[in-house]
Amino acid sequence: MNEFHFSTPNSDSEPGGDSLELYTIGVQEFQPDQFLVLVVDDAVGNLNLVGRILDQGNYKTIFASHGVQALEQVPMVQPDLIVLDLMMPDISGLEVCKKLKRNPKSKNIPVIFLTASDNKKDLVEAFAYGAVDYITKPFSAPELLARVKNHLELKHSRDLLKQAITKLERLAKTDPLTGISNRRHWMTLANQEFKRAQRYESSFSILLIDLDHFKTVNDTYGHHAGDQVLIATVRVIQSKLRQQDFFGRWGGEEFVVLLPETPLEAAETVAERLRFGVETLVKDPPVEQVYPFTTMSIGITSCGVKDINLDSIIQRADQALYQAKEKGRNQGVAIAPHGLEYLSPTNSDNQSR
Ligand code: GH3
Ligand code: MG
Ligand code: MG
Repeated sequence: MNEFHFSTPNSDSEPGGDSLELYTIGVQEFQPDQFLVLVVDDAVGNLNLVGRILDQGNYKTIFASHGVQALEQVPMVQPDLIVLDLMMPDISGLEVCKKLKRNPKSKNIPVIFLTASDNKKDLVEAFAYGAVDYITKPFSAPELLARVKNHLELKHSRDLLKQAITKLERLAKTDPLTGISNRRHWMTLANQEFKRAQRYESSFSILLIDLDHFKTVNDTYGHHAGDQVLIATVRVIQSKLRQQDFFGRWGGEEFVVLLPETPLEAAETVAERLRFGVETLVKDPPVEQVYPFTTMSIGITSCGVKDINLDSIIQRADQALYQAKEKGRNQGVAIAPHGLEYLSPTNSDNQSR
């Protein structure tokens, strides 16, 4: 088995279920019995012959004796490859291929044509319709097996690469400890929301959250316990937000929330709900003895007509957070934007859960 290893800086487990200690994309050895090949031919003799050869190659097989039957079977059985006779009486192999390639569910299934001749015009047409290869009758068993294997391997590699890219894209957006958006991804989403709000003159608010005296948690109970508090805090906050709110880790023990379509007053209500949720989590008796210190301070502000970029709003939230710390922590402080907020269609009732 060949493997590509992607090491990541944080070796702790990720809530999303990926082991980050070693992110492995396994490229497994080619195993024919893991692949299903659909053979389509109107001549029973050909079906038998191709079937026998594929059996020898250890592939799983399924058969259709005309085009309509093949088109019915494909969505149900999702074969990995199709060996398709070019000349068939009801609808031709070319027509079948065209229909398969038009359907998003079947367009990535490789099609190899079986042709009675190597008539160049037919073959060019077959490729134009999306075929990946052709085999001219009469053919030898090794030739058929070699072409089938070649295209299955190619498809398999493409699929693995696609999966790997999807997974890496997700990891690049995610904070490994808590599973929420990392700062970069949050900024991308928040910038989009800022542009949207400007265009539609709608409002949104931002909460900048900092856990209080968090260093004490680490110093008293150790870094691992600190991590568990961060995870537990994130879970509480997450449970109290709407699905459309953007929640991210700003860094360390700091978090950030963007509340779309939410004016300042409603954001204060949300902030209080989060603050209270976290405070009462640590007051829960079994947890209290272990983590008695976890409360949080929250800076609250919203997007105003004079805000020309997101940074100015975040800076204001930071000032508000600073004031919350100064006033004794475990509280939210709101600073209204300079000038007016954009009018928002929502009110604080929308925020209640
Ligand atoms: P304040 O109320 O003023 O915010 O005090 P604080 O102790 O929370 O602030 P300070 O900035 O002094 O300390 C932040 C602490 O957060 C120190 C740092 O080790 C800890 N921390 C940051 N990120 C993590 C993390 O991922 N895991 C753990 N366990 N601790 C972290
Ligand atoms: Mg801090
Ligand atoms: Mg802190």
